[in-house]
Amino acid sequence: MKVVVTGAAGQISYSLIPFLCENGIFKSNEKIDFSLVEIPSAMEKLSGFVKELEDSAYSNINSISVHDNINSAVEDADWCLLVGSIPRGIVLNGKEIKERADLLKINGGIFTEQGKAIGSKAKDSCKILVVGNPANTNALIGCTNANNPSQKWMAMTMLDALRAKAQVASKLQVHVDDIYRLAIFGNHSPTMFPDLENALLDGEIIYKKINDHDWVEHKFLPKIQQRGAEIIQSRGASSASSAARAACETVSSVENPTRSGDVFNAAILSDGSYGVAEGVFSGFPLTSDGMGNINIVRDFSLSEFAKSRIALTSNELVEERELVKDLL
Ligand code: NAX
Repeated sequence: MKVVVTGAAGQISYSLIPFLCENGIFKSNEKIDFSLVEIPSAMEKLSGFVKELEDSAYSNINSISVHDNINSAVEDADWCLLVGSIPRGIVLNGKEIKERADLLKINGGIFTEQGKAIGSKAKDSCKILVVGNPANTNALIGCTNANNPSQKWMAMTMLDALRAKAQVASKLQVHVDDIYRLAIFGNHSPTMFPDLENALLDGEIIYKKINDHDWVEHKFLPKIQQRGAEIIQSRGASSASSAARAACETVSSVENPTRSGDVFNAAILSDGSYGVAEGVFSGFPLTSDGMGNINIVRDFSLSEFAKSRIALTSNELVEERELVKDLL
């Protein structure tokens, strides 16, 4: 099976590609043909990583090819993991890219081209996970330009979900695996809304078990929303190992059936569910049947507090869409 990874010489891919080689991530037992994509100036660095992958002698790898052009990379792809993007703060043509609007436009250009290539050259059954930020709006640009409704585009909100699970597990002194139905709504940005009102532990609502709205609103929510910034502060670099683990978990959540009574997290094109604006990529509680069908779980009940937070993150996604409307 063919797996494309862009930004392959970057820090997330350095952990992600080895994770993808573990057994049980993909449903198919076929070995992986990796197609690794970078910009021309990073090809030398990528060749060093490829040497390391060769030296690791993974039994699940069949072949590795490298590309500095998306068109040659995505032919017949089964999965595309779009990790590469231009980070905020980079200097391009002597100008520092600080504004979200500029970042959206530059990355928008990348995702326009990648979307077109994937839509016309990858398999109709191809699944695409956008990790590169601003991930939700990049996914919207990619998906629109791909114009291939058989393909499944997603943006990553799994890292936010894993962070939320870890905080709840620590608060309640339980194992992360015991937490069910924890969903991230909205944008992968500080406006995201991690919902505890439908999350379950031993069949009981976690919000009720915690019984402390002040902690939920003023400690838990900001903690999850600002966790990325906290990591940058401590590490001097953005989350990489955890982001790679989240990307791998998303792939495995799509490839395998969701465990009974649970959900998995990714952003998909909104149909207006839960009051999220139609036509933006938003985080929702999802299930997979392991056969390529992904569905929004529709039985979450939301308080006025939750609805107001979801409206906020939905509005931000609509604003982002407005900023890139000429690319759609
Ligand atoms: P790095 O800067 O280490 O790597 C990015 C790589 O992408 C670089 O090697 C660069 O040369 C390459 N690249 C840039 N434009 C490209 C293009 N057009 N085609 C192919 N490759 C291209 O960043 P890293 O830490 O790996 O993060 C990658 C992206 O993930 C960033 O946009 C980051 O903001 C985003 N993240 C998203 C997360 C999420 O949950 N959705 C969490 C983690 C991370 O912050």
